[in-house]
Amino acid sequence: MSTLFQPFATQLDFETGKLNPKGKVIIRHLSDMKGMYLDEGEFENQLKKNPLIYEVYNVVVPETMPHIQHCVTILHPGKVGKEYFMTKGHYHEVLDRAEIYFCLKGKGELLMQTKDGEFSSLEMVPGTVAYVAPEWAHRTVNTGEEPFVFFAAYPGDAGHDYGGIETEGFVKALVEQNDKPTYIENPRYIQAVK
Ligand code: M6P
Ligand code: ZN
Repeated sequence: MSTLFQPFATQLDFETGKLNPKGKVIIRHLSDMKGMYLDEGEFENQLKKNPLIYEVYNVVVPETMPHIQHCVTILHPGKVGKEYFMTKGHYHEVLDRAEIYFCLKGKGELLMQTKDGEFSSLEMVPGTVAYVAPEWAHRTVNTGEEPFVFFAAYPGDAGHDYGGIETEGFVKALVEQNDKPTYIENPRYIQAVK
């Protein structure tokens, strides 16, 4: 056998969104998202039950170039107060690395922003292929009533920078108003210092 990295395949279950083999699993509960939801009282209330917010199944490949990281996220439905369950969101450690999201199940929104405070969002339904361009932070939000499942692929060396989003927050938040997902300005957003 050559010294080259060997090709391999992973099986994705379209029903559950899970991978076989499972790969590296990341499970995030509400307690992993302190300070990220607008309604702090409701956040504290729900901490007693500490619901499961999302699961990420990462295929294990080296976190270097020229590899391609790929994974599936299962974002569960629910709300903290009026605000829908969401992922933490991140910039890439290597800021100019892009990413592709492919929605498999459920529905949601993809929120993106730059360090200059520019904001963009895309609706995600099964079949939507979204391009997260270089330098845009990205967060997903489940606006539906079933799990929102999407596949993602990004350059091997991209990495995750959570610190930026933890201190800045997102420009906008997605809340339910008159039974509809509605964007509101995040009063706690602070533009990044560059
Ligand atoms: C997508 C990808 C992953 C990411 C996951 C959850 O699947 O972007 O790299 O880990 O969403 O998002 P976060 O890391 O922001 O919690
Ligand atoms: Zn990413």
